Amino acid sequence: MTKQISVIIPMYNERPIIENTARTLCQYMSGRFEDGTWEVIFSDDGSSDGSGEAVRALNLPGVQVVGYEKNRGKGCAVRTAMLAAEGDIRMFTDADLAYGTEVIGRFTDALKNNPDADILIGSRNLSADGYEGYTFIRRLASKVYLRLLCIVGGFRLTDSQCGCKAFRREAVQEIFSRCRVDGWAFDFEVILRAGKYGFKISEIPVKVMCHRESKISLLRDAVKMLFDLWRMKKEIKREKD
Ligand SMILES: Nc1nc2c(ncn2[C@@H]2O[C@H](COP(=O)(O)OP(=O)(O)OP(=O)(O)O)[C@@H](O)[C@H]2O)c(=O)[nH]1
Ligand SMILES: [Mg+2]
Repeated sequence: MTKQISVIIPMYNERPIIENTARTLCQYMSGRFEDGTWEVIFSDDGSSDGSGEAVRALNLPGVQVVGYEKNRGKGCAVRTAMLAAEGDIRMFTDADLAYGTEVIGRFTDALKNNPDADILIGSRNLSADGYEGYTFIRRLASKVYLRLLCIVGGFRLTDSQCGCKAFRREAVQEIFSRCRVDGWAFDFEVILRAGKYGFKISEIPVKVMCHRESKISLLRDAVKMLFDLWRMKKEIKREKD
């Protein structure tokens, strides 16, 4: 049977929460979609805490784990699973299910009802409460990065970093087979390539429902992101196809 939807969970050292996430997702997916038409793929980004083994050991129907040994970054984890997935629609969301589970049904319906859209991107800036619960400094970092992307990168959407994005099969092949950025800046690479290859992007409001302590190092990760950004812009411009 052809798969309608693949849900991809990039995962790096998420042991304390990952079994709960896998069970919650399995329950949601089997209630929302017909048997055999969905899959959940955990993409193990070189976890050293046994996250991958923990999910495998649960042996949940429709749930699988892909991955590699060495930590490379969220971009690499998402790309690996996107290319391994089989669904007509493939979406990724964070391991802590920060945007809830209903967002999966909402994204799938939105793509079905909007045949023109190839890609659907969650945005925390389309509703007043999108950033509710964020610390001041985390919210500020997010806004500064977005401004920078707009000014330096020519970004034209309202949220680049949201961890919830869905793609149709054709867009996945064209875009992710060419992506290179392994780290946090991969979201922008995906959006740049989507534009370059003529895919249509729509935005949809999302809200963060669950907050946990951030694992991001604002200084180190921001510097690396800016470097990746600069390199990526140059590379994509140089490519002819
Ligand atoms: N921190 C981190 N997360 C990774 C990595 N690779 C994949 N991930 C996954 O990427 C997702 C987002 O990670 P978070 O640490 O919540 O980052 P975030 O949501 O952008 O930032 P916060 O607002 O601080 O939560 C999770 O599912 C992680 O398990 C990695 O190398 N480092
Ligand atoms: Mg998070």
